[in-house]
Amino acid sequence: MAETFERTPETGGRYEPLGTAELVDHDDRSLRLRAGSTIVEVSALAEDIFRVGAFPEGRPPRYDSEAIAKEDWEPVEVSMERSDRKLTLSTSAATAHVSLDPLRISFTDASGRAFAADDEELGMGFVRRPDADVFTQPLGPPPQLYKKREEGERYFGCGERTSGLEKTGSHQVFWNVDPPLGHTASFNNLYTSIPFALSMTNGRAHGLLFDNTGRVEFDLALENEDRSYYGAEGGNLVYYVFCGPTPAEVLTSYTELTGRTPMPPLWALGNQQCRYSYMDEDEVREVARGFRERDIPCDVIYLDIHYMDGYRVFTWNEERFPEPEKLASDLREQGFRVVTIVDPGVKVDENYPVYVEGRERDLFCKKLDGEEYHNAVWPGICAFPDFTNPETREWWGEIHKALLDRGVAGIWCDMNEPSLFIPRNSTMPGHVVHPGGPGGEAKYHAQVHNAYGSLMARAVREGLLDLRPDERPFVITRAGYAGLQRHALQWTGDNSSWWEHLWMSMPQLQNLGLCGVAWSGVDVGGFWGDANGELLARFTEFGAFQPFCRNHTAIGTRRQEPWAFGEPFESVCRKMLKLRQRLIPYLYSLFEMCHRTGFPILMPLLFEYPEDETTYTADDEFLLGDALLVAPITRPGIEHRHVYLPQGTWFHYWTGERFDGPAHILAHAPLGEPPLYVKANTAVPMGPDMAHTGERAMDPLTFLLYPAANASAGELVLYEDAGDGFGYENGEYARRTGFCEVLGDVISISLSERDGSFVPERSLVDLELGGIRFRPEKVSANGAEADWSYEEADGKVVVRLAENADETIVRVEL
Ligand code: MIG
Repeated sequence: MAETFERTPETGGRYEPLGTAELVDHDDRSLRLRAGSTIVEVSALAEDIFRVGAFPEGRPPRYDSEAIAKEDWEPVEVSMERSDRKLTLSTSAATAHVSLDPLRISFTDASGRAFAADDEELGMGFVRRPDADVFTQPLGPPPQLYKKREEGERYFGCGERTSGLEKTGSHQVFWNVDPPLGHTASFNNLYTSIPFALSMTNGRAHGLLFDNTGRVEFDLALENEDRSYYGAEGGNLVYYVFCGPTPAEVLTSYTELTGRTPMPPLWALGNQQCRYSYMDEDEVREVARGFRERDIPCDVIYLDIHYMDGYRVFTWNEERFPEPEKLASDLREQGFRVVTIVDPGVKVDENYPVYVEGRERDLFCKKLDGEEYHNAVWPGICAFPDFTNPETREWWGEIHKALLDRGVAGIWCDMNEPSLFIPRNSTMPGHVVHPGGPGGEAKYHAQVHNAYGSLMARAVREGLLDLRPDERPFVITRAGYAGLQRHALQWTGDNSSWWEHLWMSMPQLQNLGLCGVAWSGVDVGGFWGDANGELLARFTEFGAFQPFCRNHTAIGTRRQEPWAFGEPFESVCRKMLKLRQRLIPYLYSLFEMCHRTGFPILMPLLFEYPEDETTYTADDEFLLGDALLVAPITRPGIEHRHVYLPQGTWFHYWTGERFDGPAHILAHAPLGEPPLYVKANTAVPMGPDMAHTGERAMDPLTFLLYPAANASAGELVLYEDAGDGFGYENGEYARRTGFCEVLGDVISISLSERDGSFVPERSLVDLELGGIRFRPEKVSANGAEADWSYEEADGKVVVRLAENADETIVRVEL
């Protein structure tokens, strides 16, 4: 590779939009054009997914990228039209319009809506440097793309951002970093980078993924309110347009391209506990005992870096953890899984087999002179695996056998931006080389930086799948790139025990959910700094509703286990974590939907109510599936807050009070009763109380429902399977759907036949109907008198049904 290196496009050069183009070629789905020495391809990958690529200086078109999960696309019905200075490429859903002089690309859908149109003046192109030598530098000329902002277009997405949901009028940087201690809402880029923007224009959505694993920047109508900008430091110009017109359709297409969240093992939905670090075996056992003695649900305990011998990955500190296998199996008997942290840095140590093997097999990153690249992290001077090399990934995956054989159930990938100590919170210089391995292609770090974390997580997931083919891998990552959801869940790194961070968690997780990363969570209670009882209690009131619920805190901070601050906080944490435990059937059904569709689990209101622009900034509340709306308290000392309830009828979970949206209300939320609303006629499947997942069968399974007249009918969805393994791919699942509707004085609830061959271990199903003010006249199931009761004080009717595979119709006559 070239010895010189120049990576600052700011140091000169001039942007040159592509000029006149001509058609060179076409095939069943693509047009190939040439503009000067640049080849441009426009392709319809699917009815509603278009791809544009521009390859300067005779470079061959290529689209392989860590973002992309799907490369072989089914044939799509495409028609092409050609006139003098214009070409079109149409599917049944949308049309790409290509004007040739100059080359500009825009889109319309079947309804005539225009979107993602090139800015007429600036279009797309590359920054040309006056100095030809600089122009032929390794990163190549920086690609830039300018799109017109449609009237009323507003921007969302952009991945892991803490500063609110809406991104209109902002500049976004995509460059993975480990931010210095105590990051605030003004920090732009954090640990993961997803260069994907979701646009909403008058209630209709489209998406744009700018696929480049180097440093990327977006300007979303900040510099110029009439356009948006997408650019990188070098590399190809490749982008994808997702036509919508709903956010749900955009997400489904986006995750068809970049991959979907795998089904998690059921236990991963349970509550989890961490600290940096539980220092030895005794401390771990004591924490485990703490949960069971205090009757607070917990499924997982983490071992942070102190379990290792001198922080050497894949080793154990034998003084602190003399019998890891016994520890894991004893904990397992009490219903806990153990997850261990693994960092990418491998200590340079001639007596350490992991290092010696990696060096001998030539699997580490290099300097330009061919020597290993070294920097310091926890173990001292380290080498860093070149995860772009498939051989490295395979090797890394295999080493995890040592951990699994000791009973470790999942792997937590940290520091994989990568984060380095010299200087503190830095990363590899851009000219570090990823040799890419035999047959591979060497890349500079600047070209692959944002993919490093995803590639590490991928190595782990693929390794765990090889080692335990019948188990669903549990992998957590801090860093990643678009598509990271296929490999791991994302936790959002080092937040702080501040009220501000509790607030920031909400937009942050909603932003991730709009970018395909549905399985996510922040450290409950906050990582840096000392929590206090009220903050932990309120944080848990929020955290219990996260797709990933883990309490974690830094070294040297106050204890932060749910009981750490005594009463009344311990009871609040218990109550919330018990509620989460009971919600697992609902959460699991949402995970299955996410796995199939790419929909977020914790989602912004705009995802369900895209036509209601009030939802676009309502980012201090969120939906958990379509049945629950959560509006956490994020300030100390208050018991009231404003809540926006969108269209529909909502019932307050704690009091059963009815509200008809759209409405702005003032919620009363004393400690232990966070504002939580259940959508009318929409069922929430819940399990019985349990100390941990799998403690007992989900028997009875309860459908919590608030039937309401003068409200739209709602749905009932329950998905179950073995909770691990891959039998569900062969039909070993149980799915029930249904609906609830109230007409006049009659509530009708249907429960479909059980679909799939999995038979849940259970005998009873309860329908718990809330908000019923008078004792019903009659309750029947499939025409016969049902087994039912009425609790007047709570306004609840409970209808008890036998679990079976048959369709059931329940009628409640009021
Ligand atoms: O520099 O492993 O974000 O969760 O506890 C700190 C120690 C390194 C950062 C992670 C944090 C973890 C900590 N790690």
